[in-house]
Amino acid sequence: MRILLISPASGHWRAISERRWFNGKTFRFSMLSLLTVAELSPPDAQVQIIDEQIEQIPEGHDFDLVGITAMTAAAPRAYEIAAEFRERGVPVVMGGFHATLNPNEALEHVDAVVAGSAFGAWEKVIEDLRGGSLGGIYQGDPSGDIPDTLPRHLVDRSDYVTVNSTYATLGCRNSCKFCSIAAFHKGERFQRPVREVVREIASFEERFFLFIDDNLTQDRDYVGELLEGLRPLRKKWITQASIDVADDEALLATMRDAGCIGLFIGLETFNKSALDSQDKGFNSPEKYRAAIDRIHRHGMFVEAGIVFGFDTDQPEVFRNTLEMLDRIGIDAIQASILTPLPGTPLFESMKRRLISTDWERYDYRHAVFSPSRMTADQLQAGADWVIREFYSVPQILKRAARWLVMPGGLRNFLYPLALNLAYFGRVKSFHIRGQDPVEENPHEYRRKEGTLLDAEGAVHPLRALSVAVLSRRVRRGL
Ligand code: B12
Ligand code: SF4
Repeated sequence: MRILLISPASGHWRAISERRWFNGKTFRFSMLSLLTVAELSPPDAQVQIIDEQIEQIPEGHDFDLVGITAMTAAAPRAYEIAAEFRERGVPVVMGGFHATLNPNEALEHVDAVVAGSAFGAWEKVIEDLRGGSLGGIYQGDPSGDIPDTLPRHLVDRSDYVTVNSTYATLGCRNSCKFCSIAAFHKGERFQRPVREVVREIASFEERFFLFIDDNLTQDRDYVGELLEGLRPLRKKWITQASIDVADDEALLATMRDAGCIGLFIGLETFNKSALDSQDKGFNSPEKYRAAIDRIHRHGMFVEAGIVFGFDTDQPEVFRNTLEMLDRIGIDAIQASILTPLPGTPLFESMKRRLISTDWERYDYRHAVFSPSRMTADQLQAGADWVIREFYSVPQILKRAARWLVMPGGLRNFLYPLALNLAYFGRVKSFHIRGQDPVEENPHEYRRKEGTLLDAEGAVHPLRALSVAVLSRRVRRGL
């Protein structure tokens, strides 16, 4: 049996991988989803994995089955690929986040959907394919026995920053409204036996690896045991955690000793009511600075997840956020536009405000709904501007100077530097520009801030005119 497994990619994502520099390699790490499906395939099957970001889908080969994984942004491309194979009579099965959260839509394009984990489901898919009854939705068992090692030789390691990514846990017990993880795992969390995780990591040849866990530190007893097991391996690794990790100095010290050099933390916003509106009220912006300081003192860098477009966000949010990020000493950001991904509670509440249902635009980089207190264009421009400003050369140099003097900074300097350069490259290769909406029309926003208001709250026409003229001059360089 010949099985082709595909991770689809379209547009820019495909185009940039051919470049010599800034080709997105830093953001490519091994393809756990398809490697797991490959591992679960029958031993006599010939399995080929194609990552469309870097490879072409083979033509003219006879495959018995095609499996496609897709996040929402890749779903349209997945459907195109499915149509081509089905035309040639090859059955197509789709799994992953988009198909799991939108199985009926996916079933309009493919023969069968694997919802949730592949465990238990993929084996049944193969059985039904052989028996001629393939079709419908196959529900996976999330507590399936995760394989100890994966057939990583099926991907070309030179195309990835590392093929050594793994997980100890999947899912998260919180239920933030915008989050696909919460929707996909239905608020549950699965933990692999520590012994197995440690054994797998010990088998990695390189020193650096990556945990893709959504919230590794959520269960303190479990993570304590895991860190104990990792310490003797003397590896270096990064992971995702929620900000409350910083409340526990002892945990931070144990993480450092076990080789953790960086954390991705979803700070999301500096606005408490925005966090509350998304059921993420457990983040406290007033504590961010102290928390980041503590993490830094333990020699770990912080990449912050930042989101723009909450109903409380006004055009000033972009410059204010940039200032706060600088003030609290964040080392890198992944700045996103709030995206109501289909299948999440946020999507349900935003259905009437959507300005696009082209899933390809649901990549955190496009404004796909009408925001409350600014226009979609302003949201787009402001978010782009933040990315460009944060990753401007002077800002990167300023942060680099700080890394050199922070504890452990010299030893692990390459990690934040590579991350910052990769984002800098993304700004260049994706031509990210944007504009601060306040700068675009200072008169309007200063008025909102109240600086132009007289005692009764009305704008004095002469003052408004003089500010407008002055700001235009400032923009033109006087
Ligand atoms: C690694 C990763 C990436 C890698 C992708 C590498 C790759 N192709 O593997 C990179 C960095 C490129 C990436 C990019 C993006 N990502 Co991403 N990514 C992840 C991450 C952290 C881990 C994925 C993983 O390996 N999981 C472990 C595997 C084992 O689990 P799994 O994927 O669920 O697979 C299991 C089942 O779903 C099922 N399955 C999955 N596919 C298939 C296919 C078949 C045929 C079958 C039978 C079964 C099956 O079987 C697997 C084993 O049980 C997830 C978060 C997460 N924890 O999953 C986010 C995540 C998938 N990403 C997400 C997003 C939004 C993005 C971006 C849009 C934005 C961003 N954050 O940068 C871009 C999209 C780029 C684009 N336009 O295509 C969202 C997806 C939400 C959604 N509904 O689409 C997630 C869930 C993060 C989040 N917190 O919301 N990502
Ligand atoms: S804490 Fe993070 S992973 Fe957990 S539900 Fe919220 S956003 Fe998702």
